[in-house]
Amino acid sequence: MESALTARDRVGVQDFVLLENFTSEASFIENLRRRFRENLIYTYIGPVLVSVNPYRDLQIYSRQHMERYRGVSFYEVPPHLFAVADTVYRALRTERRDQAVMISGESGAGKTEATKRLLQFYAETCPAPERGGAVRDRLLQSNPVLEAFGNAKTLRNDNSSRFGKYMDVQFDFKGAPVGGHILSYLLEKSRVVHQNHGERNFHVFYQLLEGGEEETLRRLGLERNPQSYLYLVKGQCAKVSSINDKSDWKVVRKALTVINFTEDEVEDLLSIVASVLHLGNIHFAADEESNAQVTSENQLKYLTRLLGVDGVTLREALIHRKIIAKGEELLSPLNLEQAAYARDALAKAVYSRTFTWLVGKINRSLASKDAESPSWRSTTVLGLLDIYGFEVFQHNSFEQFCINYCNEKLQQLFIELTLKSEQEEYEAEGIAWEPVQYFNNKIICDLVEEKFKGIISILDEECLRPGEATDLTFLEKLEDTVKHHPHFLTHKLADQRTRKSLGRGEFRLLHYAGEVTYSVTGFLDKNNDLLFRNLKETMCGSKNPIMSRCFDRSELSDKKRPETVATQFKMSLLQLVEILKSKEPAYIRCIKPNDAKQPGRFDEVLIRHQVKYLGLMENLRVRRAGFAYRRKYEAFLQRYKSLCPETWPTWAGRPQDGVAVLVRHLGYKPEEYKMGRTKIFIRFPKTLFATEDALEIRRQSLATKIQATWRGFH
Ligand code: AD9
Ligand code: MG
Repeated sequence: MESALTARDRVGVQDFVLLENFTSEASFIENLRRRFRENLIYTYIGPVLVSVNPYRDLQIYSRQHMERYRGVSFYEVPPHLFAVADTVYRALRTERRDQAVMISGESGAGKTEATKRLLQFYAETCPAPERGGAVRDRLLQSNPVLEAFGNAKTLRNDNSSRFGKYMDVQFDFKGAPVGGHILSYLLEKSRVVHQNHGERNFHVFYQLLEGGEEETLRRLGLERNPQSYLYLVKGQCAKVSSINDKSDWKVVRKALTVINFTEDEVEDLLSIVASVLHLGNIHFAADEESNAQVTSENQLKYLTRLLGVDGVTLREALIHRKIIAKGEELLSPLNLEQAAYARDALAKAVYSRTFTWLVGKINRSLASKDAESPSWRSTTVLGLLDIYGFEVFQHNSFEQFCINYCNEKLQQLFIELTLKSEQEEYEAEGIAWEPVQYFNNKIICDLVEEKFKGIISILDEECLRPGEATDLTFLEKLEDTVKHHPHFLTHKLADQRTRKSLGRGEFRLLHYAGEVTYSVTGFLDKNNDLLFRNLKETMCGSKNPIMSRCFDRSELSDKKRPETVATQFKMSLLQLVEILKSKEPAYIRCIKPNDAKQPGRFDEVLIRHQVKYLGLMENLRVRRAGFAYRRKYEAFLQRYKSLCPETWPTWAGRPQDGVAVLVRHLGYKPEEYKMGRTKIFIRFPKTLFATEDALEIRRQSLATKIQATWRGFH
């Protein structure tokens, strides 16, 4: 049998707090590497789970694995996502406090996979509710549907979430899942009309074309070949080897039924998906006066039918802009460029509003029956946060700006909560501690969101000056307002050396996770998110029931200017932070091992970078500030009581007293440990290692004795 010591050499330590040299980044990385090599992708920093994406199916999420982690103490089994899942669930049950699992990491690090596994764990291991058992299936089946409409292949991830998702699962007093609710955040709708090279549009388009039945496609007027659709060819990679659109479609189609879609609703939904593709193929030609005219009669015919709108009105709306001046309506013709802009704006609005409707529809199907009954107060909530990860591309625009800002906010919350809770624990246990220095990214959050002086404020201000402001005036104003900020740079503000790497229409933010250079092109437009009035009017008259719910006449008469996209996003994030703060947090920090999306490759530079910006070293130092290890008296006594004759086989007194007797017997020196109110705190890992080794030796000698006794019998 391998001794505890050599096993540690081979597979590393399962909790970073046990590292001898805990301040060394090199030993941290080495520990990750050893474990990764052995396919051990999970490691703790105290209660925080660090996960490295294996990019291969490790067969570690089966029902047997789930059972292994149920009701077992965190430290007595190898680190696993299910250990976190179970701990969180038990805290929810015993303390009756709402919980939130926050999963973070950059694009492709494994957040969405982790979320799915957690949900599966709860669906399979929790008791079935007395009524409304369908909720369990719906919770699971909401995933493929939302992924079809909200995920896409990017250069970073073949199944990249292009929206943020926070999902609440509600449990009744018996611990059965009885309902759920999803909040979605800012879908990257620009993808509907444009994809960068090597990227795709949202999965659903390809799935429908590949997997849809002949009859369905005929009705929708679609051809199977994605190359026929301009909205699908921009990235030039309709086929992806890791994705099977055809079989994915089957899954989605079934899932729609599970989440309560009637056949009619499916038809209506698919009509909209098809409409977006037809819209993309609407061409314009210029007449003698350079005004745009629609030339794609066939597409127009399908659009009219699928969207249930009047054909003449739609045609007119695509090539005119309605202006209301002094109470009079004027129709101003559009040129080619403007018409293409209007068409794309319509496609984006149709798609993104349908997505929002879809989330609402799923929420209705997940609504807990119990939540409406008088006993609703007895439900507790477990939240799962899976948001788009930090991302940097060659070309970064408004979308990346929003996504990365969102990651800044979550990092802030992580810093605040982990440090705070750590401090609170020391205080609660009556143990003195020394604060640790760490980088607080609040300065970057402020730079983006501060009133009047923040980037979003300045952007909004420019959006209020239509006709005068441009993306470049926005940049100039930004330069004037935040010129001395240590995390902000532009071509003008940069020194000679850095200037070369910055274009004139760009600004650079030094994010907590690294530098990102944003091109301001399109910022104003995307933030304004304009849809011409006559297109809105046309859609308000739609006979497609989903569309008519997405476009409401009240927005036509609403005189108030709607909030800009960035401001809406900012508000929704503030709300999210409040939701998360109101719950007991658990963390999963995901790491991406290489950029090639390949198994077995451990790219040290890439990993070191993530370890740095996720603040894992600081996290570890805080955790180790003073004490490497802590454990409840009961758990400690249970594990090691066999090492002391006075506590073995049972200790009749208080667990705390038993532990005191035990550690004295083991020869712990006073400076090596402290007794808190409910836990023992151990200062050095080597103390615990020595105890673990003693336990191993005892087990081995016991095994040898038993074998000898058996031999004696035979
Ligand atoms: V993004 O911010 O949405 O672009 P995520 O969500 O962090 O990103 P995702 O979970 O989608 O990444 O993981 C990317 C891919 O890595 C998956 O499609 C899987 O192929 C692979 N992956 C991730 N986690 C695991 C795992 N635990 N086991 C096996 C995994 N493969
Ligand atoms: Mg994801």
